[in-house]
Amino acid sequence: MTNTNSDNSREWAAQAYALLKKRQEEQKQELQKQEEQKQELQKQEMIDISNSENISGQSKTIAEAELGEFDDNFTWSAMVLASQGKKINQISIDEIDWLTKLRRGLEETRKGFVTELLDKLGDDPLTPESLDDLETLLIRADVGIDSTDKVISSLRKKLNEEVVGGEAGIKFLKNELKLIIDKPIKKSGTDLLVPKKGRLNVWLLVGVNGVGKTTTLGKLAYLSSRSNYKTLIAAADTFRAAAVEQLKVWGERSNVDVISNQSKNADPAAVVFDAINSAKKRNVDLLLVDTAGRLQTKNNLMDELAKIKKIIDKKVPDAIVESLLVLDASQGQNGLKQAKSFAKSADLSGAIITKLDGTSRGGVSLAVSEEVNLPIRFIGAGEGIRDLRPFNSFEFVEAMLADK
Ligand SMILES: Nc1nc2c(ncn2[C@@H]2O[C@H](COP(=O)(O)OP(=O)(O)OP(=O)(O)O)[C@@H](O)[C@H]2O)c(=O)[nH]1
Ligand SMILES: [Mg+2]
Repeated sequence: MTNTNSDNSREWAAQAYALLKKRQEEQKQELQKQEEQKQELQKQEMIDISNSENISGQSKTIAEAELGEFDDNFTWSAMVLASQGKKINQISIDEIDWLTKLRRGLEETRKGFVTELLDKLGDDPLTPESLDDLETLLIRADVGIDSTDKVISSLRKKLNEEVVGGEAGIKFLKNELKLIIDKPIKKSGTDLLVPKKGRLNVWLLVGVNGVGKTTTLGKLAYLSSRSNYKTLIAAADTFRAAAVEQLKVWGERSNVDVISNQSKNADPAAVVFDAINSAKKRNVDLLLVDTAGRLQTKNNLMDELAKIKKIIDKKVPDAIVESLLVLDASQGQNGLKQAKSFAKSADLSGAIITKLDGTSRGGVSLAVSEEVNLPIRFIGAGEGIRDLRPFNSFEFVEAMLADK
């Protein structure tokens, strides 16, 4: 991964670990001090908690990630950050925690892929036969035929020109995979999707039922309010009875209000209408819209999305609207089919891949980039509030091809 040898890496990681440990202890002490002061104030009835209305500003304290052991996972994560130019004192526990989760999450994808690949390649130079093996492994990891063809023909071309050793082969492979994922991101002109300040940003989460739209929205609300964007949620899935309650729980966790209409068969576009009014009044930066995953027919679903978009265009023509397709990685090629049919009817601007933890089909992310041509904006690897991060192709490919 880096040019430094593994001893240097461990030494660097050990220093980073010591620094983070110290920082965490200081933060704990600080939090404890604040808590004691707060309790003291409450005792004196100097603050009235019921009056502390707050839709986004400061979130409730949600426990930070705990620093784990100093182990292989830590060292690997620290090295991935170092390779991206991070200095020791710029590393955060959240980043380490996420990379560890991502690497663990992609373990199943890796098992049927890299481990076998490394066994087959060993330290020997690549041969046409090893390319055939690689082709099978890529297809098996759900990378998709088009992306696989692209990678294999680049490698074949390289092999015709020079001798390629095992390690160099893996490096070349990583780079080819990254190029495929980065293409739609580059084309979009935006590397990292964040709300633009001073404008209303509306992010619609769309996708078929059960892929993780509501959970992802909850995690996004947390990320957004933690990053000090004024955030609001619109509960526009009025089809599933429990959807509003599920959203309210997420809203509470991140201290973000939820606009909903509890009446049966409420019109989703009407909920969005109300939410936009609220958002304007409160000067909201980001309005997150949860949508239904299942209606009586598929056409209904598309019609409903079109209606929601029309309302937004009419009421806030200068809003920045993102339609983000949520895809469950564990559905592999099936998910890809859904993505293609959604992309045809709904005007999508990006994808969010969920459930990357524990699936052997993480490679489907490449197929989404190559075959549906959508920039991947976030990825989810777990059910917890912190288990979603902005997508980073370097980290993704490193985690997918991590060698141990
Ligand atoms: N392991 C894992 N589970 C996830 C992830 N994201 C969501 N889930 C789970 O997937 C299930 C469905 O999630 P929802 O968020 O309700 O999915 P949805 O798309 O809103 O579903 P509908 O509203 O019915 O269309 C829940 O049990 C979530 O906890 C993830 O990244 N990893
Ligand atoms: Mg839902």
